[in-house]
Amino acid sequence: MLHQVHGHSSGSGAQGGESLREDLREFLSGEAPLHQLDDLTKVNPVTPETVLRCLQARYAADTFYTNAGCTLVALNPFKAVPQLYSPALMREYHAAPQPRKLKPHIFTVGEQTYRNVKSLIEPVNQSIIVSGESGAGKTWTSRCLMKFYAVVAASPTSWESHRIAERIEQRILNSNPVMEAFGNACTLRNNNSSRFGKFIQLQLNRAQQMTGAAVQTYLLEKTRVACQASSERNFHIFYQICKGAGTDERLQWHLPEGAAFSWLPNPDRTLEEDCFEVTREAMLHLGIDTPTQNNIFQVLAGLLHLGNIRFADSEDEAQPCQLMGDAKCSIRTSASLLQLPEDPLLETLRIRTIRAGRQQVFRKPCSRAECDIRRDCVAKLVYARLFDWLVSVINSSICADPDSWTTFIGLLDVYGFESFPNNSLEQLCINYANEKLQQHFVTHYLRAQQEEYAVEGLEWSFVNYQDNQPCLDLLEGSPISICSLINEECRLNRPSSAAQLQTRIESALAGSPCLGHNKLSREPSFIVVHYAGPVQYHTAGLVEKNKDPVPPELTRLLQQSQDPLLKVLFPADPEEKAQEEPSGQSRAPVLTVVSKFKVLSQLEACGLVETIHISAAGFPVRIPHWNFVERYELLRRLRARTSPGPHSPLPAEGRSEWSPCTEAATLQPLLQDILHTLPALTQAAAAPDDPAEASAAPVHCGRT
Ligand code: AOV
Ligand code: MG
Repeated sequence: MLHQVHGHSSGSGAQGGESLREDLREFLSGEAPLHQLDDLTKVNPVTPETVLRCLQARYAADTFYTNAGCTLVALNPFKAVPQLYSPALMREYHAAPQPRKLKPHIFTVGEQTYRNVKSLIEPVNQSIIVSGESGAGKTWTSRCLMKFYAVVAASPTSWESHRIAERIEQRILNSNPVMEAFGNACTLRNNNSSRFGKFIQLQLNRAQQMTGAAVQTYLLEKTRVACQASSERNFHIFYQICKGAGTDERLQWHLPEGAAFSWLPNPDRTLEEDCFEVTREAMLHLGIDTPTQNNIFQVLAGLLHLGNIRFADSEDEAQPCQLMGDAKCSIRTSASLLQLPEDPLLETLRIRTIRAGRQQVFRKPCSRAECDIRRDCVAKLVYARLFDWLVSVINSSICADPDSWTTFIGLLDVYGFESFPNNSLEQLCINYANEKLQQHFVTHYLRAQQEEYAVEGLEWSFVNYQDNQPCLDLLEGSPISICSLINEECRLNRPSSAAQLQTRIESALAGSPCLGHNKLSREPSFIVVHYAGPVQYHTAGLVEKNKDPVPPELTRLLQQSQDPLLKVLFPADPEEKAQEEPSGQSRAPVLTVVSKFKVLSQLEACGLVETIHISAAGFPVRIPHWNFVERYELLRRLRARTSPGPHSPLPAEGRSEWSPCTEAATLQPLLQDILHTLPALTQAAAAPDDPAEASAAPVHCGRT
C-alpha cells in the first residue's frame, strides 16, 4: 500500500551538488539501480509499470519513502521499523542544513514545512495533507509527524492543570489513542481504520515552539455503533472495556466475562488496539478523571445492553411489539446503566408519538422494523454526541491560549478511499471526500503551477491534465447529481424502493461518463467510476440513512436521564417544545447526512485550499540562483568552448534569496542552453518541473 504526503514545502529544497552529480552520472550511464532512485521523477520512462517496479525494488530493499517531485510517496512496511522513527533520526533531519540531501523521509516533509513557517518574511500557516486509500498508512504518518514536532518544536515549559504537570506536546500526543479508541475500528481493509476525518492544528509561538493544538473532526461513521458489516467490528473502545474492565467494574457495568453482545461482533480477535489501559492513561493525561471515565464506560455498557434488545412482530397492529428472549433483562440493565426510567424507555422504543396541534397527541405502535430503527437511533445519537463532547474536552485540554501562538502547522488525516463488497452511504461519503481532495490537489496544483509559469514568462505549452471533475459533477454537480437525487428523495419523503432509486439515478444521470451499471448484480445498485477505481453502491437503505431521522421523543427521553454525562450530552431544551410542529416534524429544511457532508468547505475553512494554493506556487525543485549557477557553471563553460552562447549569467555572490518572478526568466535560457548541449539531460532535468510527469504520478494511493 502506498500513500502520498503533500506538504507544500516538500519540493523546495535543493539537492547537494555531490549527490546531483552522482545521480546524473548514474543516469547517463544507465547504471542507477532501481531501488536507489530516491525520486520517481528520475524513473525513465515514467510509466505506471516503471514507477511500480521502482517502488517494488525499494520496498524489497526496506526503503519505504520515495520523493515524487513535490510530494512524498510512503509505502506501508506492514512491520515495525523502529529505527526509522527514532528521536535521534528526527533530530538528524531537523539539524540537517538541507534535509532533502538526506534519504526521503516523512521527516523531510515535516522539517521543510516547519522551516517554511519561519523562513517566510510573513510567517504563513502550513498544512500537510496525507492521502491514500484505506490502510495505506495515513493515520500512522500523521501520528509520526506529530511525534516529530513534539521533538523538534518542544515547548520549554510544562502545563500544570488537572492536577497533572506535563509537557503540552505529550498531552497532544495523548489525544491520538483516545480519539482512535472512540473513532477507529477494524474493517476488512484495516485493523485500525479511522471512521472519521481529522484536521489537527499544531499551534506555534514566535519561537516556533508548540504551545497547543486544536482538533476538528468530520462526520464520524456513527452507524457502526449499531451495525457492523460482516467480519468487521464496532469501535475499539467497546472491546477495550469488555476485555480490560476489572472485577468491580464488570459488576458495575454488567459486563461479565464472556458476555455476548450483538453489537460486538468478532470479539475473539485480539488487536493491538484493544488496550484499555493505554486509553485510560491517555484520558487521564487529557484531564478526564477516573470518575468521568467510569461514567463514559458505564454509558457505553448501557449501549451494548441496548443492542441486545430484540423485538418480535405483534399479531395485533394496535399493540406494541413483544420483547424476545432476554430482552426484558437487557432493557432493565440498559435503563439502569443509562439512568433512564425503564418503562418510558421501553415505551419510546415501541410507540411513536404524533402531535396534532398543541393539545392532541396520538400514539401509534411501531412495527418491529421501526422498533429496531429507534433502538439503533438512540445508540447512534448517544455515541455521536459523546464523541463530539470528547473532542471538545480534548480541545479544551490541548488548545493554547489565543495570545500564545501565531502560526500553525495543520495535519489532515481523513478516511481513505474504500470499496467493499457492499458499499452504502458511508462509503459514498468517504469516497466523495477523497474525490474532492483529489480534485483540489490536481486542479490547484497543476493549474496554478502552469499559470505561474506563464506569469514568469517561461516558455510553456499548457499541459492538459486529466481531472476528476466529471466524477464530481456526477456526485455533487448542479442541477442534478447523485447527492441531489438522494436529498430530493429525503425531502419528498415518499415511499421509494431501492429499485426505484436506482432507476431514478440511472435515468437522470445517464449521460455521465462516470456512472456505470452492474448487470450481474442481484441487488439494486449503481456504479461510480472514481479516480481510484469503480465502486458499486447498493441503493437499499440509502435514503433512510441519508435522512438520519431522530424522532423528537427519543431526544426527550434521553433528556430525562439522571446520568451526569447524559445530562451534559442532552441538556433540557425549553425552546425545543415550543418549536415543535404539530406533526412532530420540524419545519426547518431537512439537513441530510449528505448535505451536512457537502459542507466539506469545512476543509477550506481550515486553510486547506490555501495550502494547496500556496503549494502550487512552487517549482517542485527550487534552486537558488547562485547555487544553480555554481552547480551548472561547468556545463556552461563546456558549451562556451564549443559554441559561445549569448547568455552569460554571472554568479550572484552571497545571494541567499531566490525570487522566481525576477530570475526565472533569466534561468530559462540558461537551462535551455544546457539542455541543448546535453540532450541526454533533457529528461532528467525537465522531469521535476514537468506537470505532465507530475500528473502521471498517482496523487492518491494504489495497492502495490
Ligand atoms: P490509514 O489511516 O491510511 O487507513 P493506517 O495509518 O491506520 O492506515 O495504517 C494501516 C496499518 O499499517 C496500521 O496498523 C499501521 O500501524 C500500519 N502502518 C502504517 N504505516 C506504518 C509504518 N510506517 N510502520 C509500521 N506500521 C505502519 V483508513 O484510516 O482505513 O483510510 O480509514
Ligand atoms: Mg486512518
